[in-house]
Amino acid sequence: STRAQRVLSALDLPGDGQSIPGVFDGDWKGSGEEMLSKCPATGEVIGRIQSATAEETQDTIAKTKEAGKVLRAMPAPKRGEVVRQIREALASKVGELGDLVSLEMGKIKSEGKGEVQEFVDICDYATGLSRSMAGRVLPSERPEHVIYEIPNPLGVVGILSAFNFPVAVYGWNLALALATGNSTIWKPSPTTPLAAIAVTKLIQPVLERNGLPGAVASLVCGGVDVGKEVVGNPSVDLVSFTGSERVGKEVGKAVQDRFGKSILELGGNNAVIVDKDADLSLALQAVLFAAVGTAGQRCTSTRRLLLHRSISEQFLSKLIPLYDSTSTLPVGDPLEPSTLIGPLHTSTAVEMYETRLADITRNGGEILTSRQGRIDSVKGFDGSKGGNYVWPTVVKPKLDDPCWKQETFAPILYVAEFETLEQAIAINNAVPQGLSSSLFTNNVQSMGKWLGPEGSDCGITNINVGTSGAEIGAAFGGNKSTGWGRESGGDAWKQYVRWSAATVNYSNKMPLAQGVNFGF
Ligand code: UN1
Repeated sequence: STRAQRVLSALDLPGDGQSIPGVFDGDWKGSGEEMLSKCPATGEVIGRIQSATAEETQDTIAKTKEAGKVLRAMPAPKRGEVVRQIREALASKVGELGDLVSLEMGKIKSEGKGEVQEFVDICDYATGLSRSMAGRVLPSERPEHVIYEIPNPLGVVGILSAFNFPVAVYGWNLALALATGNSTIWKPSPTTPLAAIAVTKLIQPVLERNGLPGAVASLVCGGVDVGKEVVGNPSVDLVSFTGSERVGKEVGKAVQDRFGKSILELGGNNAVIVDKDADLSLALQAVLFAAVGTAGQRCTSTRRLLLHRSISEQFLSKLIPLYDSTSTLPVGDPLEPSTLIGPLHTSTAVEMYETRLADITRNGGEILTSRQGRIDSVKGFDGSKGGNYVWPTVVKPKLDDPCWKQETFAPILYVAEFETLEQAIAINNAVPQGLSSSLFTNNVQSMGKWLGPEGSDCGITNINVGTSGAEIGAAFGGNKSTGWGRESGGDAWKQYVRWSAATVNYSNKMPLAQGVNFGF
């Protein structure tokens, strides 16, 4: 369609059905199977991509490793300067890349742009980091000795990213990996190869300009087989994987099996607790964005809404009409600036949404919104008939329904009531996942409890802020079956280095630690 062509040509991608190489190791290639990129809003094929063969993947890993040696010899602030130039390249195309994310992933325009902005932001962070990634100097118990802890590059970081943040999650990993002196190999989601190719094409000239090999930021598009080649290869020192708990468990084991390092960012089952003393209007806006935004396809999306019994009815009487009104939540083409609800990413996701709702009602649960199910065609959007549109819904499942413990990647919000904050925290923590959580309260004691040892067991424990939409400043990630990994800001960079602990003796004696005597 001309709509797709416009977005693709703005990034110099062919919009005429021509095959696009999906492998970059300094040169563009790809002789594996052809992959199709489909637009979730229309169902049309928007790209044909030549994926990597197993051999090409192995070869790319070898080139990436060599490129890492060049990078690690470069002073960190110089690497930071390269990251700064990548930031500039991205910033000059925020709108164009954002639109490509909307076209290929399906999220709305401002969110597409928002995730490119996250990449820009983490580059700023990483540029600063390149001049501040401090090791430590520690006191030694021995005279004229000193202990250093030194961060050194690992080598190669493998980045396996998910469809829902096809640009930002790569950005978090790339920026930290480059600043800390590692080369990267990116295996994007098989359903968002165009975003990966477009980003790599923006990075390529920056590397060339700085005399760095292209394999410093290599790319292998492909499916499970390509992913397995990356995960299993001992040259890939750190594997950073974002995706489902099921696949993450396999990745974690495979990397452990060869004693590699991994960062896992897996499922979320995020709850918002609205306590009796909360500002309900704040909570309402936050819940709406976190539950409905991105059509419920963030790993940080709100899945569970826990309401204090005293405000439950009042809160739902405001929330449900928002779901039921097309004027507050316009459904449409994600590339249209007024749209707030775009499609789900795949038709399989629509089936999962439908199955989940059917199971909940079969188990005796109640659907609270007046609309639910698949949307066959979207008013005013030609071509939407092949799109994966569904109505966001609020449901009240039975308390023993298995849905409470599982992540369904769709805009279905589960509601339950509680009596005491302790009870709400217990419900929050009673799931396998531990990514994000939010408490709405104006009570300082509740805040203290929520943030302390008796509080939320998640990696993200917000107060009066929804579960999604984190800034890059803090480390991002979750506990328990979410995988314990941390990416982005905070101390996450410390996972992208090998730490060297060095005791240095500058005396002319050889004392042993712990007072051990060995005859000298
Ligand atoms: C994800 O869904 O995998 O906090 C990442 C957020 C975004 C990142 C989500 N900054 O919602």
